[in-house]
Amino acid sequence: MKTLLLGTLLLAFLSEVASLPGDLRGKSLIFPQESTTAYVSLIPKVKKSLSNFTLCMKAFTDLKRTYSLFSYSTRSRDNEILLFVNAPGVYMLYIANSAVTFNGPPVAYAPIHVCVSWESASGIAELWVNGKPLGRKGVRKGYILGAEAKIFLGQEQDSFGGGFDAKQSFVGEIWEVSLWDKIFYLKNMCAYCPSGNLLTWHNLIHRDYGYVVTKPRVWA
Ligand SMILES: *[C@@H]1O[C@H](CO)[C@@H](O)[C@H](O)[C@H]1NC(C)=O
Ligand SMILES: [Ca+2]
Repeated sequence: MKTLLLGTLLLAFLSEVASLPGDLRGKSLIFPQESTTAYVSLIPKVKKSLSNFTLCMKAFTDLKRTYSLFSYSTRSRDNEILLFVNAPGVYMLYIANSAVTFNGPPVAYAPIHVCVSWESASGIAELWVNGKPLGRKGVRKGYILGAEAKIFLGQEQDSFGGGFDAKQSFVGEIWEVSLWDKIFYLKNMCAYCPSGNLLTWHNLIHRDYGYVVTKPRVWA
């Protein structure tokens, strides 16, 4: 009996400290309530500074206010990479605290498939939503993104790993997040999303904090 209790305690302790890779294929992460406590921390397979990246993800929300989709902070810059929605259809990409805005039409009550890429050499950021380009804009040409990062879904970081605001928290569902260290032709990514070499949904190293629930997804 004592051993069993000890084992249970040890297991509880281990699941607290360890972030094990999980296969989330067919599943989505649900952020059921507005909060400053619910988020999912993602750990990339390789820790490296980035000159190029492509990020794809799918999400559903009925929020009309601002919210964060993907928050990648470093010790020196809270918005090292931030994919933020300012209003339905209005996307902002921050690179090292500088932002570009992509004004798309509002899409009501439908899941979104967002793909965004950024290339240091040209500074060009390109954003696609549901298979359609919203344009290309320039930001932080020549910058190299820091490797030592906290990557959070559900909350927007205003400091390294913290500084959350409930009014920027994500409420809804997120699935199929992929991150690569290179640029892809985004038109192809929208049709077929291969697994990211830094973050991939079928082998996602993550840790959930607060009220986050994993369930089979209801959208494609
Ligand atoms: C970034 O991408 C460009 C082409 O888009 C390539 O020329 C360059 O070598 C890449 N840099 C790294 C570090 O991968
Ligand atoms: Ca921030």
